[in-house]
Amino acid sequence: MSERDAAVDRDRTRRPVNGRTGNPEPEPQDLVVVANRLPVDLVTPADGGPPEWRRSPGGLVTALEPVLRSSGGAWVGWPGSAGVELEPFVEDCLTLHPVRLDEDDVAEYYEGFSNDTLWPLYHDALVTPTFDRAWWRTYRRINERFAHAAARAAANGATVWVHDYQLQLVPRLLRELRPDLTIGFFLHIPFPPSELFLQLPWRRSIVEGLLGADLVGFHLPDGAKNFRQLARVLLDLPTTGDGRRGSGRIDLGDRSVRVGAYPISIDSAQLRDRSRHDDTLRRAARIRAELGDPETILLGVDRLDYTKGINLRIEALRELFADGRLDPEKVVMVQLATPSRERLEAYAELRNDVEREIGRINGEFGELGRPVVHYLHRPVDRDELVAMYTGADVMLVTPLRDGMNLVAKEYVACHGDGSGALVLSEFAGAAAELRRALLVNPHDLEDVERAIVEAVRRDDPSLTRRMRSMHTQVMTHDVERWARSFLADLRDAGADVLQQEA
Ligand code: GDG
Repeated sequence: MSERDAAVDRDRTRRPVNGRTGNPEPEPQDLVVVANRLPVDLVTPADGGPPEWRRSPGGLVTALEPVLRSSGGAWVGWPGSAGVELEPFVEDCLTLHPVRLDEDDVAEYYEGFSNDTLWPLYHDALVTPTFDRAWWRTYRRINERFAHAAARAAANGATVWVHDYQLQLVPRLLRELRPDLTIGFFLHIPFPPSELFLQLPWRRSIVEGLLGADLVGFHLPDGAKNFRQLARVLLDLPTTGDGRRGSGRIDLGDRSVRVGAYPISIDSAQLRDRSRHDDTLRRAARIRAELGDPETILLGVDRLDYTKGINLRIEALRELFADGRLDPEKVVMVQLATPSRERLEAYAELRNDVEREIGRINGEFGELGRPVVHYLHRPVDRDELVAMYTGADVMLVTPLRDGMNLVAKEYVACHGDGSGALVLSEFAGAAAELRRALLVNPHDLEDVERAIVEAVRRDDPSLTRRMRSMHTQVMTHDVERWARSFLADLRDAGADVLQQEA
């Protein structure tokens, strides 16, 4: 989630730093979100002025802010700068509890264990995960720190919602500190099958950590099923469940843990409205003109991550140009790749590979002043992104593995008129809902090429109907519905416990 926040840098409104020290301790709250990052970042301006808070309106913040504000909410997370110690403070009705991370913590807990061990392991081991005992110890220590901050933020009997793979030990640690709380956990990335997960030397601790929650949520039924299976295999716990929807329970004897699938979404209405705005339409037309008025604009929008399958779509395009199935004079691609985890070797290598492939295709098929792939390696602001989505004829979303992929849903939200086409990997969680996209197996280059040709030629007259039906799905299943349904089930889970105790 932190990269997503980083990507929206320019959307942030600036506020002066407040509450640094000396303010009275804010009241504990009834609803507490715990995530690696706060919904604000502490930023020192380039001109050397005093540090400021900048809001980061990522999807999670947008989804949870209304709930947090109406029921009295707190957010526990890292403010994004290493070595900064800050007291909790109230900002715009939201209580913020900054968690301190030093440089070494960032290197070992975040870049190391989270992004070089868990991230690759949970994404099919596309890159070999590193198992490092020192990183694990730091991961545990930082999870303890987050658990203590959450315990401090939560009122008696409060609901605490913990997010993502960086914080999988927090549910159990927090339950030990505060048995009065109702604790939910949501994983934003895939949860792997046991054959993969069992490689992890600290597998028991992670599963036990998650089982500290009353409800553990995943994007897809498969994640929920994998988790229940692990509880059986690894801890010999009885489980019940409905295979199709993934929901079920794990029986711990004195209590049970609910498990379920909650596919995350976007602020669909806001995106649809922005896509229809005159400014957006004007900008979309200008972008097309700036690209040389091609017949077809293909678009890719990703964090520069090896899970996203950026190179394979460029390779597919190169082959299509090479064998004459697409005409480089008529088709142009824009690839937006926001910088991500650049200090990790796998990411530095990926950047080299992607940039080499883009150089190659442009070298072979571009003309002076007219590349076939336009590449930006920096975030663009939200309005520009919406204009790109709106103007693109074909969206290419080809991850080898992705928990959900919000980009696919964002594109669909911008095409309520049925225009455009979505080429979507079967291995993105979004494919479970967007069944009417041009679904592809990203490991099968010919399949990707077939779908791109179909999308460009618009041979299939049902493409408009398909886009409209996907649009309806995204409009009716937005991020607010996701948050509400998770929190409703979490409250039920908490009520179960109270009944058992009575
Ligand atoms: C993880 C999981 C899951 C990208 N470039 C710019 C920009 N973005 C925004 C997009 C979108 C977000 O970043 C990317 O979200 P994704 O879902 O595609 O991917 P991850 O970052 O890997 O997120 C993923 C997600 O968590 C939520 O649970 O779906 O599977 O991996 O919102 O619009 N935004 C702006 N400028 C950019 O240049 N403003």
